[in-house]
Amino acid sequence: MLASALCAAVTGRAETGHDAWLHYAPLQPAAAKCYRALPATTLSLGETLVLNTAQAELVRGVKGMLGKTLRIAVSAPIENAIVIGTVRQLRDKVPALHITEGLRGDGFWLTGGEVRGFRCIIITGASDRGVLYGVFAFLSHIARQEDVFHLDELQQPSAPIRWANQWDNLDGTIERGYAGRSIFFENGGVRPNLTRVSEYGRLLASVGINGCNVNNVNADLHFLDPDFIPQLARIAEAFRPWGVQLGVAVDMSLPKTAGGLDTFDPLDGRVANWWEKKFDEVSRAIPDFGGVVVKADSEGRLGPSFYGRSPADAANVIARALKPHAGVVFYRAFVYDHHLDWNNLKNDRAKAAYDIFHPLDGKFDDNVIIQIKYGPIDFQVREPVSPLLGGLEHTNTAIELQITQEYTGQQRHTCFLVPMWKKILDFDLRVGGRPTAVKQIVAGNSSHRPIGGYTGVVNVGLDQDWLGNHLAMANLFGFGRLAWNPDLTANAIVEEWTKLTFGNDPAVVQTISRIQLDSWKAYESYTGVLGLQTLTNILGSHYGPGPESQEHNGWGQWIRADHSGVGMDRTIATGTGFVGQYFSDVQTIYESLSKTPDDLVLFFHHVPYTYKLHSGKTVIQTIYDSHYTGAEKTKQFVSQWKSLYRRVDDDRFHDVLAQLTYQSGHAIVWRDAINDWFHQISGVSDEHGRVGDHPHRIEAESMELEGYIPVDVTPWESASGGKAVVCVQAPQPCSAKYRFRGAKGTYDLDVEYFDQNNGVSKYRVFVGNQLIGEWLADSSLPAAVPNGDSSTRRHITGVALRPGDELRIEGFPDAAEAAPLDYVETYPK
Ligand code: GCV
Repeated sequence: MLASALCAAVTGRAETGHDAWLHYAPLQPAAAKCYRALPATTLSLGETLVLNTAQAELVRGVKGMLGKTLRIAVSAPIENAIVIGTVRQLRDKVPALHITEGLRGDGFWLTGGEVRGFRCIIITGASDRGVLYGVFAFLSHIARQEDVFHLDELQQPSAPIRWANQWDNLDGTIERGYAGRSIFFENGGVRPNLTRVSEYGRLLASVGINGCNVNNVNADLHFLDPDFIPQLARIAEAFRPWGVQLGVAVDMSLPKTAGGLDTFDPLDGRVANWWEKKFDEVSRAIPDFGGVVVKADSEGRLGPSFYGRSPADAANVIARALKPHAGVVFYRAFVYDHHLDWNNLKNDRAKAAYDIFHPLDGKFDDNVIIQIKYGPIDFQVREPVSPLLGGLEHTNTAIELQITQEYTGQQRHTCFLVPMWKKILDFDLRVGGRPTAVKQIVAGNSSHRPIGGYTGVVNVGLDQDWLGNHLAMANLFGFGRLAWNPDLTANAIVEEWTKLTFGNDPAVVQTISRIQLDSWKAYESYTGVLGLQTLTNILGSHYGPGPESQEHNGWGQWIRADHSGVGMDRTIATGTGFVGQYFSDVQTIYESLSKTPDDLVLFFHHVPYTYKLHSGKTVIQTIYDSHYTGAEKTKQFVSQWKSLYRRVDDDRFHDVLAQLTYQSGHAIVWRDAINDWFHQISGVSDEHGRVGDHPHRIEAESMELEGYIPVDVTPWESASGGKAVVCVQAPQPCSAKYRFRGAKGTYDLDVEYFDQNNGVSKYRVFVGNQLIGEWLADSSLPAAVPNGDSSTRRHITGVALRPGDELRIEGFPDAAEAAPLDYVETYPK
């Protein structure tokens, strides 16, 4: 390890986040000195597209970090060199070199050796792609100031399938995307300029991701039209240098809806023929086409059930057509009825995937992979492992993870998901009573399947920073690193990411790692504790609080909360029987209330609010307390981040500060909404008296209003007191004022307002005649009305107040946004 105490350079260049972890920032001179002996030349043993990319990346990285341009040798080295090439090329061209056995697939080996008498660093792989991955690993060592002169590092990916999924639509929008428009599509076609696609390919390759399905699984019907295929070929071309294979989502009904047949019955010979011809056509344009992902019989998509056929019939007809072209079918197990009867206590959406797919085990062709979301519901902040992962012993499987934070804060909240994914991947499903971690299952090891692995829904967009939040990029990085090696710890992954992204200053590495590692549990504690799933508005944007929306509808994300208790009884004995889908060792845990871990207790059991958990606390008090500690934790993130002032570049420092500050305000919206809701439904008081009691708060509706009127907010719990005030005299501004009644002193002041996406209101805050704050409500939160999605907090510090001072807020409405206000809080500083 080279001088880890050497600080990273704060470079002075504009830091947009575009470079992500491929920052290649110049090392400080003292650190750079350690690489003086690095060869000045690089030699590539082959001339393929991917090897050329690998060599260019090597030159780029060394230049960026060490300021030196490697010479490109064209024949045998005449000095020390960095030699890159496949194992086969090395054997051919440097037969004297002892080459390690056992490199396969995308694996690589970094080592040293003599080539024609010169001391060389050797980066080799079983394939071109392996060499490229080796180059990225080598550069990562330099970026983290590690020794590269004594390397003997062999890395083999855990699983062959490591795919990104994008949910991009042809019109340029992205379903559940939070970082701008599509990098692939615009106005119904592929974008003319695919620079960002190529850059995305580079990011993916740098963490070992080797395929990407580029369009929404709710697939457009014209995606495989003859005139569209050449456009897809352009995307494949942009990815190809990075070893990323193109895949697309297809709709099962295509042979009928876009193909001119009168049926899409998978058992009809004409349909089989149609798919065969279609993939012949695709493969002519895209010879390395990777395959397709299919969402069928799910959330309104047509599927094989239309003809009484099974998912195996559907998957196999496509798989057979892809087989001659070495393509695969990812068939999604996310199949369920979203019109379930809420009144039937035996109904359970969680059971659907297993009920449908387990009986088909062994009936899928070898190039079909069943793509299974990690939990039985839908990317919630916490779920048990999907039992289907243990229920397909004779079928290829891939786990589906979600990098885009649909239910985990939509990148406006920092929520580092690697600790959650680790928990899932390490979970022992005890298949047949034997130790069987999920990571072994998806790698295909436990049941000797030929293929399997990882898919992750990423949804990067055109925003410069890819995901709309610098810290969220750790999730994409972490996904790739875990798919490569699920044995890595969350700690190791976040440290690696932080060093590559923000440099090696130990204070930076420690602080950012701490925030990231604490962020999932923090998010869970104010959005969905004890296995309640994310208590967001599931009928809306899946962002702000909306616990009531879980119930009384067919979507099956029920929590069954009533006056006396809460939780879904999923036991075999008295509940839905979902627990019966696990192997018996796991059943034993979840069937028993006392053995079920607290963090999943309400997923599996219905209990009274007064039920005492393993922690010794009641359910209801745990709900109350964790919302307070979770919100408090997000406040600490802000002060932790502030300690990095001048230790990270100003651009990213201020971006992240703004994001964490917003998060800490929104965590309070969540805290109050969920606690108030449970308080009302349970009728049980908070033993610490906090819930419903806000001594520092003045509701806007109780202020003296000029032009503002009170309105009810829906759902009621998403505004304090259930009400907001809105300005109804546009274009004139409105005001809300009150007299301060506290003691003389210096205060921090929080104004809770609603920042809708259909206007840019302005707010001004006065003490007497003195203006103490002014801002625009110009973010693009997912709401056009005042509610828990749009509720936002403005923090004004150090305000001198005396009893009797008049505090006045002026709201200037704009377009459909009526400068809405919720409340003001004042805290002694
Ligand atoms: C692409 C959830 C999301 C949908 C998504 C679906 C899926 O229901 O809310 O937006 O659709 O999952 O994974 O197919």
